[in-house]
Amino acid sequence: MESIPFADLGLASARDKVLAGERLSLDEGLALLECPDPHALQALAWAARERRHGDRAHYVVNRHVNPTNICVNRCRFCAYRRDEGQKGAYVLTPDEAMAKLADAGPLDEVHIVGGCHPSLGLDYYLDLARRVRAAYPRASIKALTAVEVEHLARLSGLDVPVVLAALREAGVDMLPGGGAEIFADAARRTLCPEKLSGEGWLQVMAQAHEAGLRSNATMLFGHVETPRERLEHLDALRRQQDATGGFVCFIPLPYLPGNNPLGAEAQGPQAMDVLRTVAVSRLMLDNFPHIKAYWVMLGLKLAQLCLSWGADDLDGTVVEEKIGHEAGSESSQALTTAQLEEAIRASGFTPVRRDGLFRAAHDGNAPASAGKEAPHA
Ligand code: V47
Ligand code: SF4
Repeated sequence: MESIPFADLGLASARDKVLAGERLSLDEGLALLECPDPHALQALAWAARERRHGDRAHYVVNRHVNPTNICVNRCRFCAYRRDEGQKGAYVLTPDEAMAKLADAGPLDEVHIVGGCHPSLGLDYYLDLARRVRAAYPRASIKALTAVEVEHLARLSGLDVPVVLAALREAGVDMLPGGGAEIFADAARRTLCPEKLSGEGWLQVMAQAHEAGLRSNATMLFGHVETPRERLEHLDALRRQQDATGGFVCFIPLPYLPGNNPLGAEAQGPQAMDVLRTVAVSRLMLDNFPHIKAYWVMLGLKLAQLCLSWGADDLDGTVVEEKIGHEAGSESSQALTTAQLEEAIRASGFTPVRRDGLFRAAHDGNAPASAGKEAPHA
């Protein structure tokens, strides 16, 4: 740290604030994102990461279930969605959805996300959550983005808090962070004009936190947004977290340009831009416990590097992933526990297995049929 010329870079005050655990302003975050010396940024992100997590890096034994790819929205970056009746469109029956979890062994987390189907109602999702809860009493159920929750509320003629309470009652612990994209109205008009607004997304998350659910948050970057819009997104999340405190983890998602209407209008971020964005996320989101380097979208090697730029989590074993792979992700579909642990060790960190809420996890999270009961550590 001593060898880095923070004063010459105009970053002396940012350095002092980070080392004192004080909050950075939006402009300081922007200066760091664009800092000509990336070593300065990495050193600060490393300090902030180490203060919170030491040499620990997390992973989760999980499965994804994507109930349907039929969606009334038409986000231009999305390669996953289909119209009803279009080739490749599907809706999983509850049995098919449960079959995605068959033979999984102990699971720490079940991640359930899909499209905003024009008629698939709340009862389908409540039934699915109850079945997952019965089969995996100890797994965290992370289900339905804020966008899907608001869509289901409108579809069923219910208020959002009523839908959230029903999901919680059915066993859902938390909402995944998808649908946030980039909050800026102008970028959203280009990218996803039909989708819930940024303000609406934040409001549903506030209601989820008030209902006792936790949630993650994402930012899709490297498309049409400006650097300042990235910082505004982080600042809005930080203010929301100050108010309701329910966010667990932030996931910066690099835009993948394959097989979608936006396509080559945007290339996706360069590797260094990803590292800078992860570092600034760690530094700006001083009230977020965790920053995830999602290996599925990043590729494992870049995700490993992110652990030295502020991230403390790689996500999970996954097994079947559609959203990133349909958009051209070249990473594998699954990693084993041993591969995740090895990836973390090879990056210089100590692996820690966690559940969706980042509680310590272990093989006691067995399916109900295995008849084992062991509490979270
Ligand atoms: O909201 C869609 C993104 C998100 C593309 O909460 C794309 O733990 C890149 O949010 N290139 C859904 N990204 C996935 C998501 C998620 C994934 C894993 C863990 C968690 C969590 C959340 O995927 C969407 C959108 O931002 N996405 N298309 C694309 N072409
Ligand atoms: Fe639908 Fe989600 Fe794809 Fe947007 S990103 S079109 S809401 S499935």
